[in-house]
Amino acid sequence: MKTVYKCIDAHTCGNPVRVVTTGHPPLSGKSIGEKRQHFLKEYDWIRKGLMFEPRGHDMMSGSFFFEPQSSENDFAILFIETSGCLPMCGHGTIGAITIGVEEGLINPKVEGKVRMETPAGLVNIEYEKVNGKVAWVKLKNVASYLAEENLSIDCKELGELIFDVAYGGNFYAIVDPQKNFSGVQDFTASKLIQYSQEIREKINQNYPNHFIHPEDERIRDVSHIQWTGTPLNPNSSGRNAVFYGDKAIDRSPCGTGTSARMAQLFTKGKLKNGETFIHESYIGSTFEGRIEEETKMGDKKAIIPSIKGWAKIYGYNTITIDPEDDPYAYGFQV
Ligand code: PYC
Repeated sequence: MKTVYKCIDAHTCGNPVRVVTTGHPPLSGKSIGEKRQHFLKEYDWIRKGLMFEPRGHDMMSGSFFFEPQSSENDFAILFIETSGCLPMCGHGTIGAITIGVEEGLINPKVEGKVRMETPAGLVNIEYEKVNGKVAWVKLKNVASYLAEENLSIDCKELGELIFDVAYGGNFYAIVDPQKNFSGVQDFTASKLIQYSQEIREKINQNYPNHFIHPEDERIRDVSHIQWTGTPLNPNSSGRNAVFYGDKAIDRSPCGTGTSARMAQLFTKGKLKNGETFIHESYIGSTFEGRIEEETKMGDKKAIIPSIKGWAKIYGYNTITIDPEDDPYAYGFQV
């Protein structure tokens, strides 16, 4: 059967965001976390159709908006990405809020503030609207923490790599410059993708059941690899290249990745509560990160980070998925 999805396309600091405004599947479950489980079980074909080629591409990332579970909140979001349904997505949030506010899809109870339910928890957001456009969005992310440090993995071409694992809404293996890795500035995106594919698989094989969120065991395993290095602009605090999905390097500095990075630096005494962290992406676009609060996650030190960035709407799209007519209705990956 043919299904039809109206979409609004934007990018957050260079990385794509597609908000799907019609064609919501009838998901059961009270919380957006429960709805996500139902979506993954029965409706994952919608994600594949809208995110994979030929309707999407390796970096494509999107979301559906749902009614919130609590009437105190403004809406609930289901992230759909090439990699699955992420519990939380920072660049996706900045894009979704920009689209939602500019297009009247979100009508916040308090102007300039949004309470958004995500599978990873409640996210509080602020934004500023200037002449009908959202100038910036700042999200207070979920509690972020350094899960483990000084782990080791072998990469065929580079040799031994030492890495930390931190959580910022997803689990990140963070590879800092070291003997066998001089920093992102010295590597092409395709080389970083090749290394990431190899080490992500090995990390999850070699460290089974290591990375499980203490409050939600459905959130587990390293899904993203964050390579760091020297910023293009000397005034920036750092630069990263975040690998996600099967072949994507985030064009934005990655919201959950920046949160994980700040948690790692905080726990290692390299970033203080209240300090600002200007994070550059692989293409040089920036997010402004800040440690808003200190907290705990299980027995570990944690932070509540904020991430500020911008997004631009560029397209209005009506997409069909028709398996009776199109052999690639559900997309493909090469
Ligand atoms: O901004 O959190 C993020 C993100 C995750 C994957 C791609 N971007």
